[in-house]
Amino acid sequence: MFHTSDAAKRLAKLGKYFKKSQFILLILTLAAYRAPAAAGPLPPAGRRLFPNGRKHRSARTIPPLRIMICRLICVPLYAYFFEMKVTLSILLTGLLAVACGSPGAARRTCTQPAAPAEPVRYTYAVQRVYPHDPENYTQGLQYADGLLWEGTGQNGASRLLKTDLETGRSEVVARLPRSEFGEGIALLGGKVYQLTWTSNRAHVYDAATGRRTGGFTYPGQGWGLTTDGRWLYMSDGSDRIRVLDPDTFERERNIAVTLSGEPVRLLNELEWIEGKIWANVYTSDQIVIIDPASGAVEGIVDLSGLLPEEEVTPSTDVLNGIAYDPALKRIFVTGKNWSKLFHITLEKQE
Ligand SMILES: [Ca+2]
Repeated sequence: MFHTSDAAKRLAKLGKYFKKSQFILLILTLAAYRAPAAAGPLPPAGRRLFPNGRKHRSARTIPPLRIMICRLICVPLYAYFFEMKVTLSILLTGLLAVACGSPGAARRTCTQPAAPAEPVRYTYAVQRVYPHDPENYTQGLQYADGLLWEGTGQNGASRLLKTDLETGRSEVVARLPRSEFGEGIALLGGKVYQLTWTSNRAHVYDAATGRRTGGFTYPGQGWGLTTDGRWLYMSDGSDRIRVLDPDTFERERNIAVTLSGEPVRLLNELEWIEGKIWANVYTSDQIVIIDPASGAVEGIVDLSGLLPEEEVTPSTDVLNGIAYDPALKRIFVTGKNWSKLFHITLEKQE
């Protein structure tokens, strides 16, 4: 047993033996041993995988087993030190502490994938309703200067149209060959790009004259198309959005779209809205809002019940078609063979 009075005597006796270097070693060893209790701030959190921080790795600390082992060995060594052989005990304990590492320093961070951020969920409010030709199997939709450009599908009925939003007057700009099934459209640089579903072919028109001025071929299917004013963004039914050079249709990169870490497939009609990509998810009433940098879905817009029951007919198909008026910040949505087009605003779901 180690009593206080004995300790005082031994400490006084120890003073005779201590040299300066031994004393420093003892202090350092004690500091190392005591470090966990005064470890101070933990190391910074782990690196962020994505610059926008939507998905990142977080850090957590794990006390290593060796700290416990070090303690178990150090305790008897200190006891031994107070009884006899001061120098040897100090040296052994010091070496052990160094070999084990300072428990404070040995607290290591270990990164593991954090749960991806949950998307914000939205419902909607209808601001205004416009007529929409129920003959239009809507595959592409874009607003520009009071006109709503629309690409339609179905073999033999695939067209490029422009409609005056206020008057509802439509004009057929181009018709696709019967062999082709029209898909997404995008207006960029005075041109209109129109995809086809399985023909591996995109048409390019002069937006002013409506004349076809060229085209491109591409691998795989064509679904949705939009633009940020520089690049084209193309969906193909998968969870990938291709970023394309509008001059060559060369792929710059892919955006892998994920929701809570899982791929989101069947991405359909697209719209670039305020730096995000909005995408219809085929066969659903939902639109996902995608961060183009990370591909993470940041928001989900549930448009269930948008088309009133009395407007639903046997030919009414799925929700598809998003257009944006950046000047007035108006969002327009419709569906395939829907009789209405809606100007909506978002309402955050509680
Ligand atoms: Ca669109």
